[in-house]
Amino acid sequence: MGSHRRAMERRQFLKGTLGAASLVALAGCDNLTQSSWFPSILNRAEKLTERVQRAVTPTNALAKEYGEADISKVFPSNGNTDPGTEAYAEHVAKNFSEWAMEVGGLVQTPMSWSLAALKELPSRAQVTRHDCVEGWSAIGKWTGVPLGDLMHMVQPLPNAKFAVFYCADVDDDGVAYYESMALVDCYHPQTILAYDLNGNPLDVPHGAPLRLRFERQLGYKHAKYVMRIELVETLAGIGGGKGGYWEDQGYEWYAGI
Ligand SMILES: Nc1nc2c(c(=O)[nH]1)N[C@H]1C(S)=C(S)[C@@H](COP(=O)(O)O)O[C@H]1N2
Ligand SMILES: [Mo]
Repeated sequence: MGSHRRAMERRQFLKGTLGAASLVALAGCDNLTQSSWFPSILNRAEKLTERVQRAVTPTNALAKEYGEADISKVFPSNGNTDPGTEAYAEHVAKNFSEWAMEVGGLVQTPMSWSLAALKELPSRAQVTRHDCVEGWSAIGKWTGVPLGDLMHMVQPLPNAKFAVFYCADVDDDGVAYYESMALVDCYHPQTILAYDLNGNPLDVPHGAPLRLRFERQLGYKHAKYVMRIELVETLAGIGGGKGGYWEDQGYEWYAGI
């Protein structure tokens, strides 16, 4: 996570001293990116609030989907690339045959699925672009189970407002990665728990055995190594209280792009 934190610190420093225009220029000479979308995601991620974006974009608007020919030759891996715990290593050794994904909290029927059981449910495949705030993007084909289908099975209670995703990885200080989204976004057709990347089972660097795809949001929202989902009424009291690992360190919770 080191480089991510440094990128964020540098970004905040630059924001404070130089303003957005020079930040964009610097990002270019810094080789952060040469592509034209990067300045726009920087601006939009930091200025568009959830309320504004929901007002201008229908909740179910789809992120752009690409063709198979557009798939990037290399899809980088970022952040934690191996949870590195003993428990996780055991799952890897057993090819995740004993992995279970739980959905609980404010639901009528808490449920748990093995990886095999999830793979038997109807799936969705989508070729989308992943945008990381560190300045890279990549196009990949993700296959997985629509989160909305799981929600219909567990039946959220009326007071459930957010879904929290708990991951298997912890950082050097022992802080666990987690993320969250509004319950309404769980039903977005492109919100899936992916188990395949480009037609192959997810490898460890990309979040095996299960990672969230939350298209229309920046990369850090796409939680890898998802073990458990909890529906809650408020994000207060969970982790640092800001709704995610990076959010607790200053990133926007609503990372709409
Ligand atoms: N559990 C977990 N999920 C995570 C991260 C992480 O470190 N741990 N990094 C995030 C960031 S910053 C990005 S850009 C993407 C990277 O996904 P990839 O490694 O498949 O490219 O995962 C996101 N989800
Ligand atoms: Mo990222």
